[in-house]
Amino acid sequence: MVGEPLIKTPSSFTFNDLTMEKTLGRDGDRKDCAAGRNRRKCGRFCETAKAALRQSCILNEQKKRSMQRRSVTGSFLTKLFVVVIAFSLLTAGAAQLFAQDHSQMHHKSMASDASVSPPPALPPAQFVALDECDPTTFNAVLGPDFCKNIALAAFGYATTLSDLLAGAQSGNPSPNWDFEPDSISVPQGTVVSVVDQGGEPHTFTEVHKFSGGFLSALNAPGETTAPECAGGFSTVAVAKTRIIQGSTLQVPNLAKGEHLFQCCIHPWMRVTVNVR
Ligand SMILES: [Cu+2]
Repeated sequence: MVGEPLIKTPSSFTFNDLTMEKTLGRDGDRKDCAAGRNRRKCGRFCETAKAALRQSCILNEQKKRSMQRRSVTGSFLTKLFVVVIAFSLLTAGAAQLFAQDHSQMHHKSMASDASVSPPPALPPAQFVALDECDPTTFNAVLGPDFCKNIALAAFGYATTLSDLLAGAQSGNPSPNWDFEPDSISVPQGTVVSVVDQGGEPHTFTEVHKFSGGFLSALNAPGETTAPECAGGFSTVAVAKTRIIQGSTLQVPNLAKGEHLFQCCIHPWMRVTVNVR
């Protein structure tokens, strides 16, 4: 008697004699069928062979589908791996570019900061000290080279010492002894510069209130010496404000407000500086 087909799961099922023997289970049945001795058995043999063939096809199809699934899965994993690697590279590249841009911006920023130049310096407020001392009469009393004026004294363009003293003591001092301009308004930070283009020394001394100088012979009647001029050149503060012929004195760092300057020798030489 032929039993049920003993189909296992061969890795490669081939319909051959060996397979038929396994499916038939009995070697003699195949021989009986081939010899025509038992048609019933042969028929059963044929049916079994057909079943084995169908099973073989089914197994082969299952194997094919399994291989296709593995192939699809492998392909998907390969593509996923490629995508992950590409994304990583792009991310790293973008990060590097960002870092470079940021660094360049930082350097540009630093370069920009370093290239910022200070605002241009304000032009100085220029004053000129003038006088028309007569070298002959002045130096005869005050010593050689005291008055270095180059005024044309022989043609009346100089003031003698006696005329200067008389005018000052009468309250009508010579207008040729003067600071020019008389007043000025400048922005804070402006340096006040005074050059002596006269023939004798002067001072450019800041005072709280205009008043007399340290030489009473040149003060107006009743005019007292300004405290800032007291002591004359024996006082360092006064000596520091002296301007000799041809030299320049600079006064920086004036605070906002009104500043009064005068000569401590010729006190009618006065200047008002308004710092705004
Ligand atoms: Cu003076």
